[in-house]
Amino acid sequence: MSSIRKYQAKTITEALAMVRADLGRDAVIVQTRKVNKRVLGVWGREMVEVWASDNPDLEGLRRPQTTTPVPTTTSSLPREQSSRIEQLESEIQNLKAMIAQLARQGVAVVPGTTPVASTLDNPWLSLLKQAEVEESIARELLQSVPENALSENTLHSLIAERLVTSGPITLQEAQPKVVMLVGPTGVGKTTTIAKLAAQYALLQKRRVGLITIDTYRIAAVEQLRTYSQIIDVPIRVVYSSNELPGALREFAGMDVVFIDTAGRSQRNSMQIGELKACCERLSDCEVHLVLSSTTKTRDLYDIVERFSVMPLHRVIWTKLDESTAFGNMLNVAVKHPLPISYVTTGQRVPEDVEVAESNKLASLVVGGASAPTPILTPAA
Ligand SMILES: Nc1nc2c(ncn2[C@@H]2O[C@H](COP(=O)(O)OP(=O)(O)OP(=O)(O)O)[C@@H](O)[C@H]2O)c(=O)[nH]1
Ligand SMILES: [Mg+2]
Repeated sequence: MSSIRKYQAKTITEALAMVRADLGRDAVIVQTRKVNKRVLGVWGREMVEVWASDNPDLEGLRRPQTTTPVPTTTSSLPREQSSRIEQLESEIQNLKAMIAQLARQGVAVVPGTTPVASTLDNPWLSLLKQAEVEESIARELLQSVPENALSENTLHSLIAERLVTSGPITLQEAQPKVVMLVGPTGVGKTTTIAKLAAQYALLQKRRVGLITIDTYRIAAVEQLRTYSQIIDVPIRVVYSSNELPGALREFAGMDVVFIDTAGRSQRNSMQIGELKACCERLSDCEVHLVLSSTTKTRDLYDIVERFSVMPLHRVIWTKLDESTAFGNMLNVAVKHPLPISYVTTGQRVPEDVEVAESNKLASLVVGGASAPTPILTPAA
């Protein structure tokens, strides 16, 4: 059964709140008026009186000249309240727009925390972007950390966690460890094999064998043969994948055998298919994908994807000495998580190769960087 009730309050806002609390959100305002309430027989203060009902059919009874609907505008309110409500409405609109923008950028908004990536002109985000870390990866990285918890050390650790490393090639007792280097043209596969072969043969006194299946260019065979003579380790040249198991049998007494391959354009899937066929000839082979740190991120993604037709176990980053921004290493590590085994830092054989370390790599990415100066300094 419906009823019409009277509500009195000091302000229209309070009166409407009473209506809502009593009759619910669908209440119909039948009439509003200002009244002066007598207190102890004298004129008291001005009050707002609202007549309301829970029966929607009564809406037709409202007298236009006196009836106030549940306010969607603030025109009937005292000027001070109107402007305050308008201000609040505008703030709510701004917040809604900001949340929508963050949602579009894939930032989760969790009540009670301020993900650092949500801050416009965020200095940490700028730092990562300067290092050529992709924006989506930078945001994802920063999102896990509340803004006030972020320091240079935290950022460094977050990056180091993503730059997973494998340590050096581990040798095995019973049979030679077989390591194949694959990758695009000119990234430093042959030079890196020479460096590693020299380190294992000369410094660690291990028995090292070299195989090259890069027989497309005479110069390529000669390049590795020259290194094999300098380091004084045996070399076999293999002209087809069928010959590979035989060459390995000859090296059965070695501790480690490095296989050099011809640089393959990632755009040439036939060449990569040939390489895959070689891999399939070997039962147990650790494949290291060699990437140059001077290559841009989009091309690196393409390279890793195309080479992924064969099993890839490690990544070697070359030419660190020639690069000025290292965000691309982080980008690849996030998109294609493969442990990093070595980095190379110059042309000298055998010096310019190092076992990769997550912390050192992280320092390169945000490296030498001191804590960023906030672009927006908080007002004093
Ligand atoms: N600056 C610098 N140059 C390097 C590095 N590693 C290799 N290089 C140079 O890069 C050039 C190509 O090296 P290679 O070892 O022949 O490259 P590759 O991948 O075997 O090339 P292809 O067999 O033709 O595919 C040579 O001039 C190397 O000296 C490095 O870490 N830093
Ligand atoms: Mg080569």
